Amino acid sequence: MKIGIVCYPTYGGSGVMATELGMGLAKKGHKIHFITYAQPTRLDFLSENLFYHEVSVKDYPLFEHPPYEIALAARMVDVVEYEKLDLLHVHYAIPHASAGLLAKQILATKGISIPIVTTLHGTDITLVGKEATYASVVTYAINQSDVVTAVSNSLRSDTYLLFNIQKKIKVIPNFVDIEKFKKQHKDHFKRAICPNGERLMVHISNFRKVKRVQDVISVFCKVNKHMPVKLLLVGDGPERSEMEKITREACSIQDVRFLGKMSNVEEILSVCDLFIMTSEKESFGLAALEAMACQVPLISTNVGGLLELNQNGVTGYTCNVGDIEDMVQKTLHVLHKDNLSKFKAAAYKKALLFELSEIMPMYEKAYEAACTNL
Ligand code: GMT
Repeated sequence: MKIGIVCYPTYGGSGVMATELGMGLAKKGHKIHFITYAQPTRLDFLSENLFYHEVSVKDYPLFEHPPYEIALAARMVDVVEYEKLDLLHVHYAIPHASAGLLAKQILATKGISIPIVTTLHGTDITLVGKEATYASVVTYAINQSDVVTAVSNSLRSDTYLLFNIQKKIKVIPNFVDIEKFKKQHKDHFKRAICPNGERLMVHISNFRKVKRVQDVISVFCKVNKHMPVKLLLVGDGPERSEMEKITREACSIQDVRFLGKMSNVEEILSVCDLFIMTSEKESFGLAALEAMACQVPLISTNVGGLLELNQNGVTGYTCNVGDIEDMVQKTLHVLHKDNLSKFKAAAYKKALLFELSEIMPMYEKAYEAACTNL
């Protein structure tokens, strides 16, 4: 099939998942056309089946807010027509699904039918989308898409709860390419970071408020008082500089490294002993799944789709949001020499259930359904 993928190209789960999906589909022979305002961060693989079409927004003194959604819809119309696409797969409800529907209407006037598959990722529903400013557009976009998918059962339930939805929503979970995300031997790297055999904790996110990175630091500082441990913080975002400040005040900055945005996270994950995700909301937790595929167990909150990923007491532990003491106790338990290997093996086993080759056919089926529904 010839598929147009619209996503956020930035360092965030929805863009990462859309890009990994596109690359996987391209390997299977589909022609994949990314339509975004910048090169997606993970789109680093050369293939005859991968194409990238930039959306450029023309500014004009009259526009206080340049109309990205209009530019995106026009670019979708252009790419569908010129490349003869069979389908548009839009990731994130706003503005991608709504722009996709506008493009669909314009194309219909030209005698072209294009199905729209919309994937809901999380904050487009649970945080931004439910705001009164956007809610009616999100509802419309979901109800009018040809096929709608959500990345977890929890997100599907939230969508039905928060909006007036008549459309059937199919759950297709996040996935991981285990050929890429696998434990690699990077012992030299581990020795450099943990020269005295310390345990290594890691957190990866876009440092937004919803991630509660301050809890990661609080847990780490307390664990550090009981056992030798180091922390890697990967990613960047609005809260990062505040988190550096908090770390300096709370414990030794020598034991914490802020690595910023990294491309080969699988190499970092290969030497880590525990992933910590303290989010207030999390529809799935793709970064945690990628860690589990590299045999890293998880301490997470018990919200949203995290309960579908992290099996309490098996792949790690799930704790109440903000319950630092519980997270500290559970972290010490997982990192204990008698327990760690068992948790690592269980985390890896669970990650295999979300393997790319298992999940990709679900999207292909969704595409077929969208095309036959027309
Ligand atoms: O977590 C973020 O802030 C990024 C966000 C996004 O839309 O890029 O991630 C969401 O989509 C991911 C991929 O489907 C999910 O794995 C994340 O759990 C979800 N984030 C939240 O629900 C907060």
